[in-house]
Amino acid sequence: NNGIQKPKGYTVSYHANPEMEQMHFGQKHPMKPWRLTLTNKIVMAYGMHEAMDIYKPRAASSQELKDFHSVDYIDFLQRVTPSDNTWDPDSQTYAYNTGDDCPIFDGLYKYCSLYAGASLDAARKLTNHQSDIAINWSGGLHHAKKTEASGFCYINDIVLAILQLLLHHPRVLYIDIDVHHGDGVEQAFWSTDRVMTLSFHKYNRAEFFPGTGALDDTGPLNNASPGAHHSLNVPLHDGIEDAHYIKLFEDIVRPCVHQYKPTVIVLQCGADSLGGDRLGCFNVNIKAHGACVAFVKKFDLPLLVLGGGGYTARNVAKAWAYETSLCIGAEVHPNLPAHTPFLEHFGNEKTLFPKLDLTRYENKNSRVYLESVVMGIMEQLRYLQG
Ligand code: V1S
Ligand code: CA
Ligand code: ZN
Repeated sequence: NNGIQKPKGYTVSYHANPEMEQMHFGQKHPMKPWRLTLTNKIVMAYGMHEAMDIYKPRAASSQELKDFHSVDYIDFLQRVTPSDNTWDPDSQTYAYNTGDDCPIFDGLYKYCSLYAGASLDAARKLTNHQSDIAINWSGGLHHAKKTEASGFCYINDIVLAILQLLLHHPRVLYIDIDVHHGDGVEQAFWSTDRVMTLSFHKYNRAEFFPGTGALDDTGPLNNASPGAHHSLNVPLHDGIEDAHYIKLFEDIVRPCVHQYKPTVIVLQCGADSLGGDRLGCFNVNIKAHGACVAFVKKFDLPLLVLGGGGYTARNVAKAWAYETSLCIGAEVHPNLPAHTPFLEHFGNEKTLFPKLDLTRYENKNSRVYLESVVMGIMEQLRYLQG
């Protein structure tokens, strides 16, 4: 098994259902569920499955999906077929925001209920103390709203998982390193102090999806609302690089944990924040992305690790496989094992840490700007002391 051993003193569970990986959003669509196959193949090739409890999750029931989503929206998802894709502005397809970003494809409902079921199973492993870290790379679909699809997300598995955690935990910290703002999760828990949401993202209101997540969007403006100051946003410009990203992440996450005192953490690891991503615009390498996971793990709290975006599949798979190794605390050889399936897919870069294309975006985040962002977050945290 390549010498990979079970972690000492804690348990990691890995939730993956191969049925999802065959799904297709359409030829031109950037979301490729196949990246999950590639991830799982690398994880297995290293023998990491020997160090974790592996589960093939069930599909969530429609009742479970309705714990967050509206009954009519779930009924719609259950019923629609690709022939309902239409340009008719009066149609339900329009009402529920399906279309180019969120197409109706064959097996859509199955796909949604599988990734949601995986996140629910993972959350339940944490609450019944069977796992200390639970991983679902197929989840992390942070844009879905109560009554509509958005940004490649149909069901918000993160909200469902957090609702599950809240049955047993007083405070949940949600951290989101996808290059996009975690708007759906923020909105769902906007007015409660039992969930703190913290998203790092590229922010440009007019030009970058979804256009929300400014530094001063911190919860309801009415200080009497429990949710005030419990939504935190770290808006960034193009091209942020490793050292700055890691320092920013640590300088913000550390005080969040110390002030808010969560009893469980949910970490969305969207890999579109990597350099060279088809949709992203940061210059973060795989080691630096992983450093965020390693940092969060060090708090030694129950941890739910989720996927999210990530559109250059070969890099997504390497990042998530590497982050799996960090979760189990295993040192893995940087070269992909020679027997890794689809090895040819990685071209000349048969290493976990390829040279990413960092030439497309110049770093527009000055040191002064980043310092001002940290100050802005600290200002919000001061309100928590009561
Ligand atoms: N950026 C971007 C982008 N690209 C696409 C797209 C491209 C080709 C297709 F065939 C279909 C869609 N859509 C977008 C964004 C949505 C990004 C979602 C990120 C999701 C996540 O990583 O955070 C989590 C999984 N949509 C838009 O920018 C909206 C439009 C404004 C432009 C694109 N058209 C297709 C719809 C309207
Ligand atoms: Ca984010
Ligand atoms: Zn994203």
